[in-house]
Amino acid sequence: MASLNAIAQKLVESGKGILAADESEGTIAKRFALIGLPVTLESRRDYREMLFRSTEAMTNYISGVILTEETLEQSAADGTHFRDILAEAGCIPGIKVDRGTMPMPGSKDEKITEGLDGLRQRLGHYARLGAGFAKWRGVIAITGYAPTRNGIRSNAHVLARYAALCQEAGIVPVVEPEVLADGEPGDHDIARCEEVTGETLEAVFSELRLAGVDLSGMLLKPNMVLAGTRAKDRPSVEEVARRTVATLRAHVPAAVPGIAFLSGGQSDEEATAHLSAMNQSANLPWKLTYSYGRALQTAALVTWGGDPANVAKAQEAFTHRARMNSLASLGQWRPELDLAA
Ligand code: 5MM
Repeated sequence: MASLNAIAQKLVESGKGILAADESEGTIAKRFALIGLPVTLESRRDYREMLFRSTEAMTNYISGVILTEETLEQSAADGTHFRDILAEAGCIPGIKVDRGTMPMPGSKDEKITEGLDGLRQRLGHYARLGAGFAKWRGVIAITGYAPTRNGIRSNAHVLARYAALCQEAGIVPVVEPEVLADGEPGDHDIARCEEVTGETLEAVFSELRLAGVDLSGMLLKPNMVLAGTRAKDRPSVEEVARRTVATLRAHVPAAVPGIAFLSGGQSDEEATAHLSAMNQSANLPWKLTYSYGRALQTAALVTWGGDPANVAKAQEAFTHRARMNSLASLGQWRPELDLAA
């Protein structure tokens, strides 16, 4: 069995990043609503098959894919296991193991992620199916009231318990504490996001250490430091990159091999531009790459529209976005490359 560090290093291999394709049934329903497509087992399968069979993108730009339980066990329309399609492209299958969020007791506006019960047994099953890594998302909202210290600490604690269980099963934990940019009211400024992201990462690494998690065998999947989606002042690409890198340097130990960002509702091009600008910083102690859901998939989803006749065009759209983000992970993306396309 490959060591945790070896798997983590492969996931952040130069020029590659992670495809987050672990939309729960509720989230995929929201995405399909964009194209007016009913959500069925077959429509979810066909959509994901279109992505996973984008050979150029999957082989060259994607190191691993976060799957749902359904997809990890699922086959394409011709009966080939998705796991085999990913293996053919050299992609590591990953699995979302949290069970979603519930309201925090005694706290307005805050959520706590559930899913620890029975997780040890589930991880054993996923490991036997070949999952090399897992993902758990904790959500930190910024409102007039939130986050509270209890909200941050509780989410950090469950992330650490999840991460320790993953490592025990030989699975690399991807630790995702998401400070929301697109929550309600979403009008906070970038300085507030920086402050909350810093406090959150501090709590997360403190809990990871207490839980005995090997930092060299995990990845962090954080938000970028952004203004809320509805904030009036829009920071420049350079400011987002500068504040995000400074926050990470202050709170993320160098032992962590890589940081793979979520896109969190940014436009496709913003998510790429911010990542590229960050990768132009000198002496970064970790790899900085992508673990995007929407910012890798939206163009492909819209081009596909649920019509089998559009599969090749949708795969081209996906490959383009994956290539742009691959360049960004090397600090080599330029706006002209997107304009040209
Ligand atoms: C793909 O979306 C993931 C699953 O969300 P739900 O369980 O709520 O459906 C999500 O966790 C995702 O992996 C990350 O947040 C990154 O997605 P974005 O779209 O923010 O890059």
